Parts: sequence; structure tokens; C-alpha cells
Amino acid sequence: MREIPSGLIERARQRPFLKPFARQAVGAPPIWLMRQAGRYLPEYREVRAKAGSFLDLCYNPELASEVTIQPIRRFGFDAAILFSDILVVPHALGQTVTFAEGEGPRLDPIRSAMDLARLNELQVGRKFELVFETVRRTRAALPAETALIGFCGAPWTVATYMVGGRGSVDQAEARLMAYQEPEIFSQLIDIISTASVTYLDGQVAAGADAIQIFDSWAGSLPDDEFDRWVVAPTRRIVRELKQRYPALPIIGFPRAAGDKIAHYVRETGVDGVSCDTTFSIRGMAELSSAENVVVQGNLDPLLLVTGGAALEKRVEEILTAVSGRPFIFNLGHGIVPQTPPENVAKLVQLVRRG
Ligand code: 1CP
Repeated sequence: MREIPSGLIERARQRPFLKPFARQAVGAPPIWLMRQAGRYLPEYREVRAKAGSFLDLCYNPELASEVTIQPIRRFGFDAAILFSDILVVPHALGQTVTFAEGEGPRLDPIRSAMDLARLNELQVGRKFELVFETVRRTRAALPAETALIGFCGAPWTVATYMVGGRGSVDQAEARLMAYQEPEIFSQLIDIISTASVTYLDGQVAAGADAIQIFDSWAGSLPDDEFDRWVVAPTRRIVRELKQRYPALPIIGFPRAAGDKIAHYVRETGVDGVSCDTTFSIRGMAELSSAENVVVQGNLDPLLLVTGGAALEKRVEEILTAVSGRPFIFNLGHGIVPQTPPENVAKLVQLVRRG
């Protein structure tokens, strides 16, 4: 049984996004979208152009706060998500991280115990301060009814970039290191986990109402490795945050975890789970009942590019499938840059009408 902390019941009265976590009745489900701030918005592209590099934008509290709020102004989502990136954690640990225009992130890969020893855990708190300042500014500027979501990457997903040095289709470098050098890989996962707790703790102290842990590459591991590198470190992060903030809702996003998702929910202790595009909507409803968990999802981001009758039909199917359950409307993965903003406005209207 899950107990609803009294602090959460109070806060949910003010912020509809929190109601599913407090098991309070909602008219329409709350809605926000992964990557709701980003290149599909002309106002984002304008700020991005004057910020310098992508990381400069992440570390600029005034501009990062502005792009966090842009989608709220335009669409009135129930939650804003802090504008930052999961790779701010390796950067704060001292790894070289750059974002080449149109090419995605590049890192100096960690391949040995010597590379690992170069990471500097003592620095992280100070480097995160600018992100915490963004959270404070954003909270102060948001409407009272809009929740603010903080986030980090899950240790496994962050490690895939730290070891691989870039995004990849199969995360082979990190999977190989986990098999061949489990001691070194385990140390790396511990370092990321500790820094992530510091990162999330600071975000909550600065005003984040809830947290999402993005495990975008959770789907690339077999079940024993999934337990060790996805479930165990996530459980640790959840436990340490709950010790400090018992009423904090935590959402996990183990993308493409498939039939391991119920196990993930049970073993990590997350309050909500974000389901990816390939997860069935019937499965989402069953998961919510079986695990008494808030489910979030899972519209295909490409339907938001398509729009029209196909979008309307699928939104209706999702809303029908999860009707009566604690549910937050979202995509199954992030918005893509070619999304027409008018389709996003249409989506919000469709979800709120039902
Ligand atoms: O050109 C640009 O402006 C950079 C594009 C961009 C943006 C808008 C990147 C680079 N990061 C972000 C912001 C971001 N990233 C947010 C902000 C809030 C919001 O959602 O609006 C969040 C939550 C993330 C999380 C993130 N970054 C994830 C997890 C979610 C996911 O998409 O799977 C991952 C894997 C990253 C790494 C990353 N950062 C940026 C890119 C292009 C990538 C993906 C690299 C790859 O393809 O492997």
C-alpha cells in the first residue's frame, strides 16, 4: 500500500499536476510534454541563438528560466520542466562535454580506472548552483497553479554517454565495460548516483515540486544487468531523496523496458512511471492497477507532427484506456523539432475537452 503524505495532499490542491499522486479527482488529466521547451518553438530558437553554446544556455539562470516558461505561456501546460540537460552531471564532475550544432553531445570517453580517477566529485555542488538559481527564478515567475518538474538522467543512461562519448543506437561501449570491468563500471555508477542525489536535492530545495529520472537507454539491458545498473541505482536515488523529502513525487522513465516495467516500479519505489511509445495503452491501465502507480504517457511524438484526425483518434484511445486511473498525459518520448506548435495547442485542447 502507498500512503499519501499529508504535505502532498495540501500542495495538490493548489497544483493540478500533483493531484494524481495525491489520488485526488481530476476533470481532465494533467498534461505536460517531454522536451516541451526546444527547437520547435521560434521563441526558443531566438533565445538559443543569443545564449552562445547549449551548455551556456543551461548555466544561464535568466535565459534558462525564460525558455522553461515559454511553453507554459504559449500552451498553459500543468507543469514546466526545468531547462537543463542530463549531461550537466558529467560536466559538473569535470568531464569534457560539448554539443556540436546538429550533431548531439560529445564527451571525452571514460575507458579506464585512470579516466575515472580524473572525475572530481568535490566540485559538483558549486557547479550545480547556477541550475538551482534557474529553479528559484522559474518557481518565482510561474503561475501558482503550474508545477515545476526537476530532473536528472538515470545513472545507467548518463554512463552510456560518459563511456561511449556520444549517443549510440546500442550503447555497446557501456554494456561492454559493464561486462568486462564490472568493478570500474560500478564505481562510475556510484559516482553518478551520488552526484545525481546532490543535483536533485538542490533542485527540490530551490522549489521543484516533483522529479523525473530519465532512463532513455534502459531498454538495452538483459534482465540481470537491468537489475544491477538500472533498478539498483534508481532505488538508491529514490530512497535518499525520500529520506529528505518524504512528500516528493518521483517519476521514472525506463524507456523501452518492456515487460520489466512492473518490476522496475516495484523495486525502485517510484511514485509514477512514464511509459514509452511502444508500451500498449492496455498495459498502461493494467500497470496502474496492479502496482497502484501513477502512469504517464504515451502519445507517439510523430503523431504530434502529423496532427489532424490521426492525432484526435489516438488521444481519444489513450484517454479512454486510462480513464479513472491516476494518469498524466504526455508523449512516449520527446517532442521532435519539426513539430508544428499549432498541433501542440490542439493536443492540449483535445486532452482538456475530455
Ligand atoms: O540545439 C539545442 O537546443 C539542443 C537540443 C537539446 C535540448 C532542447 C539538448 C541536447 N538537450 C535539451 C534539453 C533537455 N534534455 C531537457 C530540457 C527540458 C525539456 O524537456 O523541455 C531534458 C529533460 C533533456 C533530457 C535529455 N538529454 C535526455 C533524456 C530524454 C531523452 O530525450 O531521451 C537525453 C538522452 C539527453 C542527451 C541529449 N542532450 C541533447 C541531445 C540532442 C541529447 C540526445 C543525444 C542522443 O541522441 O543520444
